[in-house]
Amino acid sequence: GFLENVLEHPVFAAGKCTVTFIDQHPELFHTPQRFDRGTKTLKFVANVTVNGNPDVKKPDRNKHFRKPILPDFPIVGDYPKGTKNRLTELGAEKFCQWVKDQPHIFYTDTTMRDAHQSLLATRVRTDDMLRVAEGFAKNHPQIFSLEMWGGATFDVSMRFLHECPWDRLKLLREAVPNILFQMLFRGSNAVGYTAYPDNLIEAFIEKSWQQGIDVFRIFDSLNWIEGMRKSIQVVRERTGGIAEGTICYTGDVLRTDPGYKYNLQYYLDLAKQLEDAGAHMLAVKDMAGLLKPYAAAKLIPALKEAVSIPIHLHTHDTASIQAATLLKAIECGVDVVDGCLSSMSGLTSQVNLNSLIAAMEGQPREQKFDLRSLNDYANYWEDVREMYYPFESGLKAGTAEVYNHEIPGGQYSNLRPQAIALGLEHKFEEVKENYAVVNRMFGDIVKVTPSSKVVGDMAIYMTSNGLTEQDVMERGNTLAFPDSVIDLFKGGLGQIPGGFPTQLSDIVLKGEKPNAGRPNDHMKPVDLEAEFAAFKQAFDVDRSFLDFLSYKMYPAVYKEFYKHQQEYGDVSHLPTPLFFYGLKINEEVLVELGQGKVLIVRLLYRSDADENGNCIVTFDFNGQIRSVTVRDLA
Ligand code: 3PY
Ligand code: ZN
Repeated sequence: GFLENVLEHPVFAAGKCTVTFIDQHPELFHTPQRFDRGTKTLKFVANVTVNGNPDVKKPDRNKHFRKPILPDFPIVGDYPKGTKNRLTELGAEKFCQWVKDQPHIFYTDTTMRDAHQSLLATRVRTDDMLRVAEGFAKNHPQIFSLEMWGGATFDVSMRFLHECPWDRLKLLREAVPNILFQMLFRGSNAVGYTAYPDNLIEAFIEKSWQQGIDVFRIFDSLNWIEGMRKSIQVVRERTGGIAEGTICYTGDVLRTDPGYKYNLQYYLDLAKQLEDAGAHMLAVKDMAGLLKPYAAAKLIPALKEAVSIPIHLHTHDTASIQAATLLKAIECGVDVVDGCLSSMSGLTSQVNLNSLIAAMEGQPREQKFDLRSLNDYANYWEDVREMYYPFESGLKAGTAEVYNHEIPGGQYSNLRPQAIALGLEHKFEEVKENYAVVNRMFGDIVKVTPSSKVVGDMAIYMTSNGLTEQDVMERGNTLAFPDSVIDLFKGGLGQIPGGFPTQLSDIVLKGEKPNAGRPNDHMKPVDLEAEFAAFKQAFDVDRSFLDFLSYKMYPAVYKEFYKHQQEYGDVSHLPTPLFFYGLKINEEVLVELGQGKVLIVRLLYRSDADENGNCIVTFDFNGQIRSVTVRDLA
């Protein structure tokens, strides 16, 4: 099609595209036929109805969904003042001092990011968030922040939900003007899996702030300060937001055996480095849920001693004991803890916020909430969650095994489906065991996106090829390792203190020398102006700089997303059951297209496929009969 023609044109592909490109190559730009939004939407609905949503592998045709109940809130009237107002008033530094001065504990709600990333493969759609955003902001303005962006949400929203991540941010911001918005940022890797040029990181952070992000939780997947320094600086210098420097917690700080890497001093040193690098706040990000209650009692007071910035604790409830960890941390003076609404909590997700808040009632560090209302929101999400049933991981209970394999929450819930997809279902135990083996082989590294993906890739590689550690060490020269493993040893994700184990490094790199320093240092800056102009020419002139940033983060994903948009319009407004499961005969739905435009769609009839495999789907569309021809792919 037209887009391939442009993108694969040698001039464009070489990045040598200038403003005269269109004039010189008119053949590439004959405008595709334009349909109105309603027609595109109908086409999407017809397609899902006939062929299903390709993201849903085995739909349950008999499934019925309850209609989620929206909790009451005052529709007219101002928003109560919240943390966002206070940040605007005080600026980042004074705001952080204010946080420290409050005797009560603060809570971050991760329902709209990490909770669904960990439980539902990041599939929760903007529409379901928007329905409750204003009400939540008005009913619960004392929340410290809502984590609602970053991590995997950027990729997944385009790839599987066909939504613009920037639109999610903008729309939620409009609905929630009073509470801090928080994102997870992978330092050198931004919201992706590999390093990006520094000036792209800079532009991304600046735009994220302008579009509504306040708290940037910046981590490095190897806990390497150099992977975070630049992003912290950019947040400080180019935004009015909060740079939250992050320690990824791994191992067990209670261990005291000599020579053990992840001891208390390790964490204190990193905390001081982050404070010196300019972090406004310090996050302890326990992505796998390894921070045991008594470990928190050791770590948190020591960190409070070591640094003077507020401390924000994040954990995953994989071992199902992390409420105790948060209580210990609260007793020990931690400033902010992460949790999420009860129906989206537990297992590989965060701790149950509703229950934690209830447990704190009457205690010295209580922060008061309207718990009844908070439970109403949990009930809303319980009904919404049901609509995402194909993406549930199937995990039934917490596990103490996590202390052995150390797999992060978000990855753990994904690993079984991944193993199944590779025909390794019966070898899942081995995959987990190999994950621990690979970690040791790599020198006991921090495992969090993207380093966790590398360890997972290697564990799956060894499992599917029946390789032991000894096999790898002895026959490694004859093995073709996964690309991500080679990249890690080449320094693609940065460095670890003391370097990677040299013997394995030699085997993986087959004699090639690894790069020193930051991977970003080896990258040419992006010529933002020229490339943005070329991007607009290739796609269309209405594309924004934000679209361009999406494209730079995920070129192939963006291209597919763009094509989907051209064909089906903006599908983010479709109700979730419609988006995933289409319509049943005589089922009627209301679709808001935005700007007050509402469609009422009812499925009347669906013909059998003709000899060419096409079938005709007939709708009542705002009172008119409309038919759409769809190829039946079955
Ligand atoms: C991410 O980077 O997406 C994470 O959630 C890491 O924990
Ligand atoms: Zn997390």
